[in-house]
Amino acid sequence: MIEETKISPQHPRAESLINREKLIKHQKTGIVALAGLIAHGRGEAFDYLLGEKTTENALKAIKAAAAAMLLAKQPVISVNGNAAALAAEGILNLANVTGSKIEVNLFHRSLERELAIKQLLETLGAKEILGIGEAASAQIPEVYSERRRVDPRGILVADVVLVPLEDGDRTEALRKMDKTVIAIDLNPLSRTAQWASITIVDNVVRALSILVKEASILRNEGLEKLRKLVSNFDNQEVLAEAIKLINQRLSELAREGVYIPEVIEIYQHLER
Ligand code: PTJ
Repeated sequence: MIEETKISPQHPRAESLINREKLIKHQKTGIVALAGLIAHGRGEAFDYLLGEKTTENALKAIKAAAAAMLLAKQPVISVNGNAAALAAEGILNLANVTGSKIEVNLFHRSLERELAIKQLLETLGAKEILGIGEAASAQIPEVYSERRRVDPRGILVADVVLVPLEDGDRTEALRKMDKTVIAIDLNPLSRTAQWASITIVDNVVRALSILVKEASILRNEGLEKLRKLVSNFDNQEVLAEAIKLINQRLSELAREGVYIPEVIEIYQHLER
């Protein structure tokens, strides 16, 4: 029996608490690895520093990512425990809009976890999930974790791979295989963020829902416009902007000393 904490929608941090509850629930259903809870905490810290909203900078990367997925011949969305627990619906919607395949690829690999993720996605309507058990019969070179095992119908032959929040070395290996890698990672300093072709520095929950909307709009546009969005995109610039934004926000906050608007009001009231 899994006990769930009821989160009031009025709670000032309801969204963040609901996401935590999803991860805790799915750690118990076997979808999320124990390390996934730690990974989420790191993500939350960066989300705080970025202001917990999708920045203009992230939006630029989302548009380029949507275009790259629509232009791809064999796009694949790689799914791990955290991504499934937080954004299963978003993953499915994106796969439908962009014609992408979905492949389960885990760092802490076990057949039980793969099957639990497959079942969750199928409950939401997924027809085909790659990478389960023996189906992950191919290997990608220079990856020294269980992530190296991939499906020969999916990541192995993909030209564009979306990797929502993960650990570093696979992105590097996929780039070296000449694939376009789109990462969603709140930490612009992570190895995944740095190695990806297109890095969306945003929360996977927010980013996926905007990515679906942008892809739905862009799929009605001509190929030339899509190609331009991809060729004009500069990942180094996007990473630099994300780091500058954190720096700028911290400098401003360091001057004021206060972050929460209601608390600022109290200080202003006391000064009167
Ligand atoms: O399900 P598995 O077995 O494949 O394991 C998945 C985890 C996430 C445990 C594994 O990939 C891992 O250990 O990842 P790392 O190395 O902790 O990296 C996770 C990255 O995702 C970090 O850079 C975090 O800042 C970032 N992150 C965490 N939560 C979010 C996030 N980025 C976007 N949205 C989030 N909600």
